Amino acid sequence: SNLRLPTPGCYADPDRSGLTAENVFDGMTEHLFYTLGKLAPTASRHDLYMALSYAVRDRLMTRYLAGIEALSATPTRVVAYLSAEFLIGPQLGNNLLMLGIQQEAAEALRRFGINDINEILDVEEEPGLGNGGLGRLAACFLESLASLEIPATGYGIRYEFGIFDQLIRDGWQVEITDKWLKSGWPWELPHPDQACFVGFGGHTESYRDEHGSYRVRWIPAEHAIGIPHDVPVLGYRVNTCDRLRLWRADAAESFDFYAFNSGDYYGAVEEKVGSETLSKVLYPNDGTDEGRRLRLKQQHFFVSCSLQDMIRNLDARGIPITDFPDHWAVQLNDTHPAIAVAELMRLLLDDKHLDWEVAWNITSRALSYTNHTLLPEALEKWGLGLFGSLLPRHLELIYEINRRFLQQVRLKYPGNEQILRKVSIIDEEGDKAVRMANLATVASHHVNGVAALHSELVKTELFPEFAALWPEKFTNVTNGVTPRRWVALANPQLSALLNESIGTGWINRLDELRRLEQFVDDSSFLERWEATKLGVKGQLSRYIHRHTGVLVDPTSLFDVQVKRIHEYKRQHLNALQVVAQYLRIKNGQAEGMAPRTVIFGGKAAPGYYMAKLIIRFINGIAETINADPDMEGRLRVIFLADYNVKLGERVYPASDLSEQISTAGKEASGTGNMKFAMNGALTIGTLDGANVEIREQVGAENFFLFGKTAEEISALSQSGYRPWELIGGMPELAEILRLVEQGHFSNGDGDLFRPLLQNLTGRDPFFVLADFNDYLRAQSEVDLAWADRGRWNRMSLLNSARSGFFSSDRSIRDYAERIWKAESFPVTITCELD
Ligand code: HBZ
Repeated sequence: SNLRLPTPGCYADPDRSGLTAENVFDGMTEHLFYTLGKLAPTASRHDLYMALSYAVRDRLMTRYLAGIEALSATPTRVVAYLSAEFLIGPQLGNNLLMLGIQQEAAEALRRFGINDINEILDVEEEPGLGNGGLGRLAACFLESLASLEIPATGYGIRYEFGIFDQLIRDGWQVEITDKWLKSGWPWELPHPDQACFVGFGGHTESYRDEHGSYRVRWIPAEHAIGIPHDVPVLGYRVNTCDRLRLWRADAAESFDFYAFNSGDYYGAVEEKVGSETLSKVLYPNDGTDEGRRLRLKQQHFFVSCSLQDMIRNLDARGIPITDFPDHWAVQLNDTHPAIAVAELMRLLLDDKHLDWEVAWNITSRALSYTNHTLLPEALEKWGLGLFGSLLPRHLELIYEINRRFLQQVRLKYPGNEQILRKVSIIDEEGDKAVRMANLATVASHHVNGVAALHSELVKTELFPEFAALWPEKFTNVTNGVTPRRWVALANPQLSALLNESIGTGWINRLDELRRLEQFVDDSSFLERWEATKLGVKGQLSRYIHRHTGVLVDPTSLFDVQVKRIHEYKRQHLNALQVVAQYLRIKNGQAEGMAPRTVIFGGKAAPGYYMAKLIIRFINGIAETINADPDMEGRLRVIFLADYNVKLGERVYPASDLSEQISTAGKEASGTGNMKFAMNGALTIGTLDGANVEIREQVGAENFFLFGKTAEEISALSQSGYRPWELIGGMPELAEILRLVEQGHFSNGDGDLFRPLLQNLTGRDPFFVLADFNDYLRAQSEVDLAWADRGRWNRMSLLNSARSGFFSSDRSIRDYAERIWKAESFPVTITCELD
């Protein structure tokens, strides 16, 4: 489409591009003076960061506005990606890459006396609006949508405090509030004129409308206002700019502030304060569902605002509400936004006065749901008492949805009470509750898992009854990550080598990495490959030294596990392996072992005791090993504090070995595994999540496989797993456990890690002992491969070359074609300057 925009500075027009270094410099100068009130000679790094960000923001504004226009112009479906989390990472460097003005910005900064642009990029405080993989996936998906020129809006919450900052004190995790907004964040555009009202609590009433039809209205007891804050999401070197629309909760003053007049001033102010806490903080639990009232409020708040926003878009265009599913494809990122099922029904029935069948038809053609977990403790449930007191109308609607659904099931399985109990949206066992995954599944036209194995397990283990009812509903879309941020931006050294050897096409067609295979026997190319990696490892080594005081050898094997700390991810398995390495060196059995730097990073949920103890365990081991002269040049252990997107950008490019060692069947997909592979790390891993597909793609000979399969784990679990019985036959493990028990890694304190030891030798819920020996065996194969550097480099190159499948562009094409039926809508911008 051609969009004509009246604009004061059309930086998208090739003839007046405004994207030269001179022009960026001028923009910075103006912003320093007029926006920031600073004179260039006294400007701090942060001032320069802000000035450059504003100058860059100016240069994407034409695209942003064209994107808003496109939302009203597109004849095709717009994707609405609903997610409670968007872990978008730092914006400045990415936007420079997207616009193609990295060099120009570096030159502009030189004129301010800054010779290394990274000094300024490092200043940016990243918005930690997510816990981990799920939130980061949403960010990669938005970027790919924009790069593929598909119109889309990501809808979420503008948390004032994101995921906590992690400090390590005496080896323990300490949580600090994340004040990411404290110095100002230049990448958002608030639109208070597009605020939405959201109700909570109260009661419902029935009445007859003007046609005599029976209707219900909800009289909420309190309200909040959602103010949208838009973050522009540029596509890679295209005009498309999608948008991340984050809602901030504000007080609804109108009504209750009359209490001011009646004398209850404090009561009125209390409501105001209450509604502001709605978007105050992100819940830092990435696994267990805590069922907290404020969290349900957050979910309903952002979902209601988002659906109202979509309907308002149609109303403004004069599009009939019955066409909703032709204009919006609404994706539910896990069940966190699943209240959308009831809220859309409510808006259609109570506000638009549609009949049930019509409303249900619209709802179930508009929604689709992505499942990210099989862990029972992570499946969201809301007690009926809590749910009904907060969302009484929605509970009524859910009962009716459930009644109609169960009637359908009865017809198919007459007299089968057991199936009814399993699929019911209401959990009738124990404390009655709404099962959000069942609600989302009943209402969605597609339900997808996030890797082939996971999607299979969704069908066979999690929802077999639903899959029997609607086999066509269930599908797989394997996750992906954006190669722009995770290679082009994070690894400029590798990017330069790729651009020079295979051209730049890989950046938006990652399959072109295959062309690297022509160099697989080219020893001089492989040497450059190795040298590139070594250079990046040098940079990470300096970071490690600055932040931990530990000197690491960049030529050692960088063996890395970065992800949330969770028992199922088994950082403790890795830690035990490190102790095995330590003991072998101590016992003079170090022959053939690769000198290693073992790097861990990740946050534990603040209330997850065992995860926090695992962090303490890793730090205890690190302290002992790094202080032991026998380990010099052989083994180093590092725990990197405060792992986040920014740190990930340093770590993935500098890794040799990627640890993907979850208990088979537990990790839905993983996405870090893909970032490592793209950057040339080899994987040591189980047959879990997307590891299975990574191994298929890169070739079994280029992957270090170990451990029991999901099936074997499940069988072992069924037959009664007794880990304590294994220890007798595992002398090396027995020695390790004894050492830990004696306080060798805790300054003699034999109590410190006892709960962890008891966990492992008692229930061992994640089968650490069952996989331990095979893990050690695979690690020896790593050592063997490392010893032959030609072989290692070849394997590394092939991992990169064959990682094209894991681009989020591929995932998004898959969603767009099979689930959303959304198409690309390329935008040509013509500026009207006069
Ligand atoms: O989603 C992760 C999966 O564990 C991982 O395997 C997958 O690759 C990734 C993307 O599909 N899940 C999460 O990251 N989950 C959360 O962060 C989470 C956050 C809040 C919750 C529950 C889970 O209430």
